[in-house]
Amino acid sequence: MKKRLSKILSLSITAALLVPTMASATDMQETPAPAPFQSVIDQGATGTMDNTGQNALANTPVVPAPPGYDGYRNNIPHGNTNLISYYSTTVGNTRKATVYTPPGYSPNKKYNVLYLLHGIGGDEHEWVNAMKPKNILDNLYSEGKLSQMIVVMPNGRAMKDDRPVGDIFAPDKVAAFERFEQDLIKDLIPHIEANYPVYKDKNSRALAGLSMGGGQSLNFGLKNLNTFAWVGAFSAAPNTQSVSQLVSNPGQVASQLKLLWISCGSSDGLLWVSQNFKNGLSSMNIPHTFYVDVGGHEPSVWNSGLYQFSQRIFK
Ligand code: FER
Repeated sequence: MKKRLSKILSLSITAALLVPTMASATDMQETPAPAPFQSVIDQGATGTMDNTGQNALANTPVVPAPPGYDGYRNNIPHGNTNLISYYSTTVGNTRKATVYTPPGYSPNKKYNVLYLLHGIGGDEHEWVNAMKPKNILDNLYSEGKLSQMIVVMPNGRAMKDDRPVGDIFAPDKVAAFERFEQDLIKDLIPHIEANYPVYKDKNSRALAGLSMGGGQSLNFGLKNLNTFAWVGAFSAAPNTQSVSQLVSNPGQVASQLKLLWISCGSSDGLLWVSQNFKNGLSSMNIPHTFYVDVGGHEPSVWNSGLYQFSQRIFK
């Protein structure tokens, strides 16, 4: 079953990336040639961020993840993942999410929360099944590099049958990724905050995701500045709205967000989405970190994105 789904997923995505007619509604552009560099950070047109609301870490140069950063280590404490259910007034049924609690988790402590979203063919299991979030986070905790956080990995397709089956690009399924904004804000976040020992202010909430989930993070994050102070997009998909659609008051975004992270693989056919978004931010003088990673539209880039983003939040 898992094999079949991932095959459908890779076929669908490959089709979407290679056959422009399939994505005609989303203004697919020419794929740029892979860049001959390792990585770049573009921290905005001004080149400085110290006069903004962003913290010092947003200015820290991006050092690529070292070998083994996502591998299992025996001799360190490990976190746990659990599947939870919550009632969604938005969808009208019970929905699921995977929750990672860090090593040493205790109801007597208090935690920040990272909401971490999947791609167009994924669900509440995708991060754990296709990427290495447990290894990455456990390893970073053992090196003292993370603030205390739980990580909530929901199903971002807010509809009754939210499984990634059939045509994952069908308009009702794509619309459900938009509808998830309401589910997240009105249903999931209140559920998490009623059931876990977590801080409940915007500086203690982060939103990030891969591809469709990256687009959701930018779309929802920039429209809900009172809910999230840390926003990240890894390989954002064409569901990403334009900066001018999302931002009416650039100064407010600059002062409210502590980190706006955009990364993408240099050979990803969707790199143009991240580049357009970055250019929009620069033209409005909105501070951001833009990191072009090594790779295509693939899990290694999303693991790397989580490795980088998680170390920069809640600090
Ligand atoms: C598209 C191409 C790719 C699109 C979405 C994707 C909504 C998403 C890819 C993914 O989540 O991996 O045209 O339009």
